[in-house]
Amino acid sequence: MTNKLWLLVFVIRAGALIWGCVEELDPGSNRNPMVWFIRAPDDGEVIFSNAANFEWVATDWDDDLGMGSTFIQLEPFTVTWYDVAADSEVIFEHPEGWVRHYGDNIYQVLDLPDTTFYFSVKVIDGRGADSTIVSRFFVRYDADFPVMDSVKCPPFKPPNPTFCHTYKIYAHDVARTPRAATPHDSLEYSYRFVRPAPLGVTESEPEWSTEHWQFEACVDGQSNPGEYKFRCKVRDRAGNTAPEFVCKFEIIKP
Ligand SMILES: [Ca+2]
Ligand SMILES: [Ca+2]
Repeated sequence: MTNKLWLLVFVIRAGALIWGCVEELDPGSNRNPMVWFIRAPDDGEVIFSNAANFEWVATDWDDDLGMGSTFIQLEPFTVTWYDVAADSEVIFEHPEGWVRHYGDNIYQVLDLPDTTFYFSVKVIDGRGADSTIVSRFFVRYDADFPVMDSVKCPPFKPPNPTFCHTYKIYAHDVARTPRAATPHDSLEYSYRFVRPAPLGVTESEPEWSTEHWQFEACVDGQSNPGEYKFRCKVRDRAGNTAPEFVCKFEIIKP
C-alpha cells in the first residue's frame, strides 16, 4: 500500500513538473493582448472641454491577463500655461512616465490646458507580451459664448414704408486662451425675420451658417404694415451660443 501511495505521489509531482515546464518553456505560442478604446477622443480630435475620459477593453486569446498588469501614460505630463482670465501662470501636472493602473479600465484627466496630448494604455499579459494603444487629441477648452458686438438694424420708424435693408451681425469669440477661441470666419449665425401676419417668418430656421452674418430683407410696408422683427444668434465651434439679439421696426398703417 505504502509503495503504491508513493508511486502515485511521484506520478502526480512529475506530471505537475512536466506541465509546469511546458507552460514555462513554450512562450512562442503566447499571443499579445488585444486592447482598444471604447471611449476616447478620436485620433487628432479637437476637444473643447478641459476633461478627457478614456475607457478600454483588453482581452487575450491565451486567457493570461489575470496575472498581467496595465500601465497608462499621459504626454506631456507637465505644461505651464498662462490663464488670461485669472491673469496668472498655471502649471498642469500628471505623474511622469508609465503609471501602473489598477481596477476598472477607465481613466479621467481633468484641468487639461490647451495643447496636444497623447494618452497611452499598455497592457502586459502574465507572460510578458504587451500591447499599447494611443489616443492623440487637441485640447481647446472653450466654455464662453461669443460676444455680439453690434447688429446693423433699420431705425425703429423707417422713413419710407417700402425699402430693402441688409442686416449685418458683427461678433467675435472669447475663450480661456486666444488659441481656443473660434476664429472670426468660423463663427456661425442663425436668424429669423418675423413679419406681420399673414406673411409670417422668413428664416434661416435654426440652420447655422457662417454666411448668415448678413441677410437682406425687402419690405413692402404699404401692403403689409405692422411690426417687423429680426432675431439673430451666433455660436462658436464649441457650440456655445450667445443670447439672442432682437431688433424691430414698425410701419404704421397708411
Ligand atoms: Ca497572451
Ligand atoms: Ca467661445
